[in-house]
Amino acid sequence: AGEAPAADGEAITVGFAQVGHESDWRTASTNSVKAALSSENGIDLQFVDCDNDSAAQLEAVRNFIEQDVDYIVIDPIVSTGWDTVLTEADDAGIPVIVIDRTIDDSDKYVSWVGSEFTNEGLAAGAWLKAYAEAKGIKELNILEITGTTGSSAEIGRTKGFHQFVDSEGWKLLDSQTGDFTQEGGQKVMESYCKSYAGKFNVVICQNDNEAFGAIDAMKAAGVSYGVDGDVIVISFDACTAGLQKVLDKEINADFQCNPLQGPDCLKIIQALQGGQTVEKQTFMEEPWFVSEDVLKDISYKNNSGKDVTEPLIVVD
Ligand code: GYE
Repeated sequence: AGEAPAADGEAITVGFAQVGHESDWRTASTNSVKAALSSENGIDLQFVDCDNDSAAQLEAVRNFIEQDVDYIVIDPIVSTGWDTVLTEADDAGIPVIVIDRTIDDSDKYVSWVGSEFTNEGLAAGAWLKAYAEAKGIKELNILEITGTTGSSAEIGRTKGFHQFVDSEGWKLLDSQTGDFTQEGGQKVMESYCKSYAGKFNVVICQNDNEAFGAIDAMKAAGVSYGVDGDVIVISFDACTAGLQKVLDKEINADFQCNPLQGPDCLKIIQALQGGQTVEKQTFMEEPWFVSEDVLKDISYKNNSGKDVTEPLIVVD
């Protein structure tokens, strides 16, 4: 390391420490990165699935440093605990690119590309407020199923949505993690259906797979949900199966998180190869999908200071 990578015309070596394989979103992310960082594009990719184990992810990054790869790509499971290993990569002269989730305790990476999670949470809150007003729903009693604790996706979506919970005085009955998995969502919802039987009218799941599990649990418990039911279902990701559930009116609103970061990642590597400077942050574009047109537009600033005024996409 230190010298220009792959100056001899050999493939550029890239190590990618992926979060795991917990969700449809994750599968799309893995496929996108593998397709872009491919041999056709002159890249020799080493892919490590860290199975949602933070220690294993640090270990994977240290292995990449030891192997002296040309670039390291990290999708950080959690947002803290990174400074030491990123300093090691920096000392070894290996540029680190962060995708999707963010890192809070270190800026020793060259570039990040991903989503504004707080913005997604705010969008969900703004939508719920407008929806309740349009439907004349006076009281919102909310159950929340969060994602992996300590991941920036969980932190941001919670923070954004809770701003509305606080300012609107909504009742948040409970909040538990479903670890971004279908099984996790189902287990949490099974216990919610027992503890809060007849007492809730909103469930917000921090990804589609959790929503699928929660829906199965509500079905089993005889709880009616979705556009024609008693419980409003909110989700994030808008993966294909999630959008199908919006079309089927089982999920009321799904806030997209774009997982296709491979092409941006490739662009960053190519720019660095060409000796160009790269943006420290790149935000993905993402619309929101709802099953009923009760809200024409919402407008506020996201954390990057950008005005967000895109209308929601109504899929029915
Ligand atoms: O929402 C979830 C996945 O980090 C944004 O991780 C990503 C999240 C996504 O498991 O489905």
